[in-house]
Order: sequence, then structure tokens, then C-alpha cells
Amino acid sequence: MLDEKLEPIYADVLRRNPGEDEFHQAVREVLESLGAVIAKHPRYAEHALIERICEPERQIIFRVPWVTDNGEVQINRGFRVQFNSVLGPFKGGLRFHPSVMLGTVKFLGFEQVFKNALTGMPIGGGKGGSDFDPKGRSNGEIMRFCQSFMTELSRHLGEHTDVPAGDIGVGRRELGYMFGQYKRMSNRYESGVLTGKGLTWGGSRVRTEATGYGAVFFVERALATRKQGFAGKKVLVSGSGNVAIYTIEKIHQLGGRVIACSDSSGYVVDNDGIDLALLKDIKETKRGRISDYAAARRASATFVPAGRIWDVPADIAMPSATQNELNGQDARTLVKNGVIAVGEGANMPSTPEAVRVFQEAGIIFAPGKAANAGGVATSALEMQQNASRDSWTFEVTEQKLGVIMNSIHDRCAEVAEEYGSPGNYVLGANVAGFLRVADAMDALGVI
Ligand code: NDP
Ligand code: 2IT
Repeated sequence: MLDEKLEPIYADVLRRNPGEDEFHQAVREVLESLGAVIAKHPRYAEHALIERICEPERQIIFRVPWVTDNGEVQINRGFRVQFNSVLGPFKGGLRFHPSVMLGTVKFLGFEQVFKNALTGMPIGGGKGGSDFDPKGRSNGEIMRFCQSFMTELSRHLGEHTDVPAGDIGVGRRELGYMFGQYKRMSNRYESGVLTGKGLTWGGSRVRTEATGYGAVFFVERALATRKQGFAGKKVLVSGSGNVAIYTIEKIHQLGGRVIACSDSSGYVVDNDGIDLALLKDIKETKRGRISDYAAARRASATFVPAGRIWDVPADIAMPSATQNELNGQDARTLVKNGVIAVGEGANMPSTPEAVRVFQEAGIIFAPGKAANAGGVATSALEMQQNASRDSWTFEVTEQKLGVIMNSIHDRCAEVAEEYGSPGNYVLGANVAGFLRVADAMDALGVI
């Protein structure tokens, strides 16, 4: 429910951003949490502070022309939404997927503002990407696309201005091509302009693993509040990309068993537990499909084309693919099958109805902007290492990630309690993130 003072603000967001359903959804979720804030501290409803937070500082849309291996000219659209820089340079990933449109990038940028605030680190929020579809493209085509994309985007970036990283469809390879082009154009070795870099060219250890590991650390800490843990638990992890793979890795290290994962063509169930070395080989090295996994593990695995992974009975679910991939019906199925915790590795993977079902069932629900913040937090650690020309060991970096995730968890829990809803990590994350951004905005005048 929206507080009546917030209703006109939301109506204005709908009016100013027509057709951007995902952005509306993300804003509404945060506004629903802010009723409790303005009831306690009415000053946050003044000076159009909330309205300003809902409006991006800058939105950039550009043409990305490139040439296929066959010599055909293609046109894609590039985006960068620089949402809020009150806490530091704009920071957030780039997504290459055919579904990307302005509303997608705006929803992700808006989430990123609060997520980055929750990390406690000096980073603002932004997001970018393109409707380019990397599937089936050669290395040469990916490189030419990335170079053209960066040629235009570069004029808006800088280590003190805006610092992109990866997201769906953008990993080490794409970041390499983009960093190479930025370096040529700027004639500077400006390591801090991108994060998620390779270890030989300014990257940080643990950045590859960070989002998945961090999500598992958050859920492990939440489970501990109920005297539980991952050990011995059966887990579903949707997706099989960067976040999913390292979620599975950390769950296995903690003694849990991931029995199913997926991609956009369907899911696999492997009752012996997902063979991670095989999954990495198929997904990271061969860039294959999840059905290839089932074909290689005939004895224990089955492939279910186009089905719902959430139908598989399990103790814990970690949606780690994409937005709105888990709906109200899926949530009811999970609850009926006895799920005790849901941790979002992806951004906004549960629909509002699904979130309600989890909350009414009283299970642990860890929202993406808190649970998946380990990725961007480790990006901020990469920026620290770049600024000091230093490079830390895996152990030191992972330990820092663990400390950050515990502190995000504890801050969300503390704020949820303070605002009258103990255990409500959605409220805790939205309010804790909002307060940090709002206080800084207020201090800097009307910006
Ligand atoms: P990847 O591109 O590495 O993997 C994405 C996975 O999700 C693939 O298995 C892909 O399947 C699946 N997927 C993507 N889109 C869809 C769709 N529309 N329907 C069904 N499946 C889909 O991306 P990441 O692992 O990096 O990102 C996953 C999620 O985590 C996203 O929500 C992202 O915003 C979020 N995130 C990522 C962070 C990071 O550091 N990378 C940090 C925080 C959040 P297929 O290959 O078939 O397309
Ligand atoms: O959604 C996210 O937090 C990311 N894709 C990572 C952003 C980053 O800058 O590391």
C-alpha cells in the first residue's frame, strides 16, 4: 500500500515515464516502504526530495552502428542512465540483451542507487546497455560492437564521473574490448573507469565470484538468525551465468546441494548435485546451452524444456537470471513445497505478488538490492585497488566481501526492526538505502 502523501509522486512517475513498466514496478516497491519513513520523519517529504530521487540526473541514448562478418551494417541502440551521483561517481553495469529498452535501464539504475548506498561505499548509481543480442555472434562481431558502443559512451565516462561494469551479456571479454577502446581514445591508462577487468589489466580478485558469493553470504547470515544454514539443504538456482555459477560454487563450499539450474531454454535437475566443473566448461568456456549439461550427465540429470524451475521441491531458492522470473504462482508452489528462504541474486526477479506470498508465509526473503550488492561492492574494492595501484590476495578480498555482506544484512535487519517490521529485509533495504541517499541530497542543496 502507498501512503497517501506518496500517491501523487507515484502518479507523476507514471505520467512522466509512459510504458516503462519495470521502472514503475521498481519505484512503487521503494515508495511502499517510504510511508514508514515520512510518518516518523515528515521532513523527508519536503523539498521534493523523493521526487528528485525518482528522476535520473541524466539519460543518454545513442546509435551504435557496426558491421557483421558478412559485411552487413547493423544498428543497435545504446543507453546510459546516470541516475544519482550524490554518494560518488555513477556506478553500475552494462546489459546487452535484445529485451533492453530505456525502461529496463531506468529500473536497473534506480535499484542500483539504493543498492550502492547500502554497501556504505562512495558510489552513486547508474546503469546502461544495449538491445544488441550477443547470442550466435563471433568474437570479431562482439569486438566491433563493443568498440562502436564505447566510442560513443566514452565521452560520458571517467573514474570520477561514471564507472560501468558487466551485467547480463557483458563479462570479461566484452569489458576487455571496451577498456581497450577507451584506452585508445583517451590515450590514458585509466584503470578506474571500468570494473570487472581481467587480473592482468587492473582487475580485482573475487570480482568474478563476488555477486554469487555475496548473495550466499547474505542468505547464510539470514538463516543463522533462525539457527539454520546451507549445510544439508537442497537449493534451486535459476540461470547459469556469472551470478548463478558462483552462487552454486559457494553453496557447495558451505555443504548445500544445488539440484537445479537453468537458462532461457529450460532447466536441468541433477539429483546428485550440479557438477560445477562441467557447468563452467559448458557455459564459461564453450558458451553452450543448459541442455548440453543434461546430455553430458545422462545418468543423473534431466532437461526440462521451457518448464518452471520453481516446481522442483527444495529448501532454498536463489533466483539468479533476470527480472520477474518468479511469479505469484511460482511463489505459492515453493511455499507449498516447504521452502524456508529465497535470496535474490538477480535484480527484481520476484514479481510484487511473489514477494507478498513469501512475506505472508513468514519465510526469509532477501531482496536483490541487498542480497546481490556483493558484486558492486567488490567493484568498489577494485576501484580502491586501482586508485592505490595495489592488488590484494583472494583471501583478503573475499574476507572484505564477507564483512560488507554481513554489515548490509545487519543494517537491513536493524532498520526493519526500528521501523516496526522485524525480519522484513525489503523494508530494511529500501529504507536504509533511501536514508543514506536522502541525507546526502539534503546536505548538498537543491540538486
Ligand atoms: P549472465 O549473462 O552471465 O547470465 C544470465 C543468465 O540468465 C543466463 O543463464 C541467461 O540464459 C539467463 N537469462 C537472461 N535473460 C533471461 C530471460 N529473459 N529469461 C530467462 N533466462 C534469462 O548475467 P549475470 O549472471 O551477470 O546476471 C544475472 C542477473 O544478476 C541479472 O538480473 C543481473 O542484473 C543480476 N546481477 C548481476 C551482477 C553481476 O555482477 N554480474 C551483480 C548484481 C546483479 P540465456 O543464456 O539462455 O540467455
Ligand atoms: O546489478 C549490479 O549490481 C551489477 N550488474 C554490478 C554493477 C557493478 O558496477 O559492479
